[in-house]
Amino acid sequence: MTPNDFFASLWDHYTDITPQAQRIQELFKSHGENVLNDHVAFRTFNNSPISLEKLEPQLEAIGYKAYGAFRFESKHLKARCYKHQTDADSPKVFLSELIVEELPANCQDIIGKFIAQIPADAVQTPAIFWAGRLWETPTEVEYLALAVHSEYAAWLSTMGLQANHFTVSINHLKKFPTIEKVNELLQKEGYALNQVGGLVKGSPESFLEQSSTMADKVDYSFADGKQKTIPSCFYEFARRHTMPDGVLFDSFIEGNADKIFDSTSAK
Ligand code: OOG
Ligand code: NI
Repeated sequence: MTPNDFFASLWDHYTDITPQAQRIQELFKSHGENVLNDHVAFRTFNNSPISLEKLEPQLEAIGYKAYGAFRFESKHLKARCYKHQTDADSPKVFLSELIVEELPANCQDIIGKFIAQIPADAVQTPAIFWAGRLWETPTEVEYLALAVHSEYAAWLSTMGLQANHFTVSINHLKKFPTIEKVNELLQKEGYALNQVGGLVKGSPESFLEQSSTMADKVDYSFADGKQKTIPSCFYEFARRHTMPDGVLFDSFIEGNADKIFDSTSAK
């Protein structure tokens, strides 16, 4: 599979449950913009057949290599970022996993039941990255119990493995060259943006500025028959800056990422 085919399939699955991303991309195109992706992100459970360690070879199979590692203590997450080894324009990948053993026993039990349903050999091809949920639909009781300790766990239990966001590269926009201009356009069009810690995460001094929409909402039928509107996926916007050595910053920042995770918060 070529990276182009990979991201095309990923985008199709993502926009199915994130129609705002398609609409926002079309909005930029209507202003004459060519929309390039800075990165995409995935979430998963550690110590499982779809752990970060098990998924990594599928990114390597399409030419990607890890170049950074991150830890989010209070969210019980770790993450790695990946870039294509030869094609600098190919989107970067941010892959995080929940450290399940850091959650309370009741959450570990719920997640343990999901993980037990994933086939040991689930990871065979890069298509695993849009496989979605590999376990039975959770009950609303389980969903709410997870959300008390980890919004990430609650989200992952309903959505499974898929791109949880694509990210527009502001560096490649002509009419909206700053993050403020992008945010202004989105707010004028009525999109709800993630306000955690302010609209803009990061600064030119830290070489990365990011903002994101709040996730789209989908009607979801839980296993216990409960119907609820829950967050699906969101769209992000990133502007990268040149470092004093003249190189464009191409990694991620824990302090920014910590707030971007909240874009799928149900609250
Ligand atoms: C990933 C959040 C981090 C970034 O660009 O720093 C991130 C997630 O929500 O799963 O995307
Ligand atoms: Ni991101």
